[in-house]
Amino acid sequence: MTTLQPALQHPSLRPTDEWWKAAVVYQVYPRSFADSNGDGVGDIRGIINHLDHLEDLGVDVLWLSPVYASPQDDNGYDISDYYAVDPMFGTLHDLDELIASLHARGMKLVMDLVVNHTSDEHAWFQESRADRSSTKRDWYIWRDPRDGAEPNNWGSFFSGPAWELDQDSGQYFLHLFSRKQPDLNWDNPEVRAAIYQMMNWWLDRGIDGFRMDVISFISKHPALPDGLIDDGGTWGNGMPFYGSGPRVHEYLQEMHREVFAHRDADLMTVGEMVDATPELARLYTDQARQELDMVFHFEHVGLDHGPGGKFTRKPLDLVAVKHSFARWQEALADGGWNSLYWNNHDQPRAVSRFGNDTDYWYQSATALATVLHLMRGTPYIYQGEELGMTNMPFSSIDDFRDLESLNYYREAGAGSDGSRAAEILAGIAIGGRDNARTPVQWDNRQHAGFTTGKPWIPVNPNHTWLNAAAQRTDPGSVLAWYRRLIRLRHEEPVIIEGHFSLLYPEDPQLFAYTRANASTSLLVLANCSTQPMALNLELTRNLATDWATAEILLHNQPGHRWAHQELQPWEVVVLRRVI
Ligand code: TEU
Repeated sequence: MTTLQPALQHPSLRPTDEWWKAAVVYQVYPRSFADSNGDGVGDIRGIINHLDHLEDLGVDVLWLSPVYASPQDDNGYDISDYYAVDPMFGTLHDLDELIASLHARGMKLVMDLVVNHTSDEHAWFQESRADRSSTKRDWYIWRDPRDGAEPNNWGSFFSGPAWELDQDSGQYFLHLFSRKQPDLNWDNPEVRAAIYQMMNWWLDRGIDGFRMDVISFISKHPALPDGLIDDGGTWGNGMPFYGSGPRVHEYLQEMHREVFAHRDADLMTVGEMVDATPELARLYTDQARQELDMVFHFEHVGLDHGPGGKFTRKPLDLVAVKHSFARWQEALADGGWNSLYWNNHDQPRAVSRFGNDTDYWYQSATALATVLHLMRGTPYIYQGEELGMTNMPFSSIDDFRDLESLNYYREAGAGSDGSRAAEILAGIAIGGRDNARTPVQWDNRQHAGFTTGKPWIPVNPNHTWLNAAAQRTDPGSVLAWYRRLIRLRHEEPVIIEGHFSLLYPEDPQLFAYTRANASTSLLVLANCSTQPMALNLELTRNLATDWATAEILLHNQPGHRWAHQELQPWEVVVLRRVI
């Protein structure tokens, strides 16, 4: 039984409570974090070299995106050997050193677990594909053609059909993602046993948990029925038949028994679930059911998708965002637990997407961080978010690396006569995942101090002023604000356990809520717009009475006096009152 770290020995938590409820997680996308050997790609030693940054920030857990052996078709989410570190990132020895260094600093390591699919270069798939009678044939999802074509109409997340024909055997295999990411057949007990064995191997090595990639997709409806085709679309949506499919809870409970149940409670699991609803999340994260600790849902990051999906955008509807958060807060208030995020390696940068990265860059980065971090749940920070890193000003298709964007560009017809090329380029420039994948901006040197070589993806030109070195000692920086938010979570029990109430849900500018426990109340007020706003009469009156003697915990416009009557663009103020 490892001991709890000081930051996690939280006064508000009963001894039986889970440590991760008081924790803040920091995600590292290794190829873009820090390069130690000049090959232009980030690596594990680069992370070890920057642990001071994480310790200084105050985060409790590092979630590491995949570093396993991989052909890198999807930047490591296509794994060819679960037991090996890709030489591009270093060695197993480096990883052991990372685990030890994190533990020595009181931090934990959560690894990515990508087991809905493997790489097509994994030995399991090679054997499965070798011939129809292979003992591993049934480890993947093979089907005969239907009328000489794909076995059903499902589309892949990365454009085109979700099926690939294997010429030699005449059968198709299923791949919800790239054709180099064949889906495993979880209905085969040997597959599940092999995965649990691998998970146990990693936990025995000292890691502290898993972030489980698309884990709600592992149980497919056995009949694999056709999905509905959107207007103008080619491929059907199979999600109703693989999202939280028939046996998913059974499999997660089995995983819990085989991997987690006999270990101490210091582990943490979070499942990525594109299809999650609050009702499903409650099932997945109810501790009594022994499945997962938390899930990542996608509701709030889908609200600005236009009619054509993620590469078409509509403006932020703050009311819809607030309703979504409030629903999740309420649904998991007395069972289950939320994870809180704006950013990860798949999402455009929040300050550019939901905030304003020109006139109100600092204000909106800090306001967005605040409204998120002070809700109930475990906050996740994606590398560079703590610096207010922005989207990349992409201008050419040559600057993109992500297969999702490149496939879409090709499939959406940009190539045929070129007439829609500019429109499609604009779509992927705003919605593409590469926005999150440009290198972390450490300083103002060439390549932002990320590498001494040629970076695998261009560095954002704003690193000349937007970088960690410039912010480290500046108390008015985005970095300092994140540091404060994290410390607050560790110090204020009400942030962990307090009841959440959304105020003025229909207000299109104001994001306001309270958190309250038996002794303390917090009031969070944020103007999520570029227009100044007058506070309504009721709120002004409350501020002058109930909150008159409240302490100002945070305020992102130190130049302005907090006036109780109006909020400047993207102004956020947090008040604390002891009852
Ligand atoms: O992502 C799952 C997923 O469905 C989306 O978030 C995905 O990024 C896509 O953009 C949807 O349009 C997970 C990983 O986070 C992602 O990086 C991987 O590419 C994907 O699974 C496959 O492993």
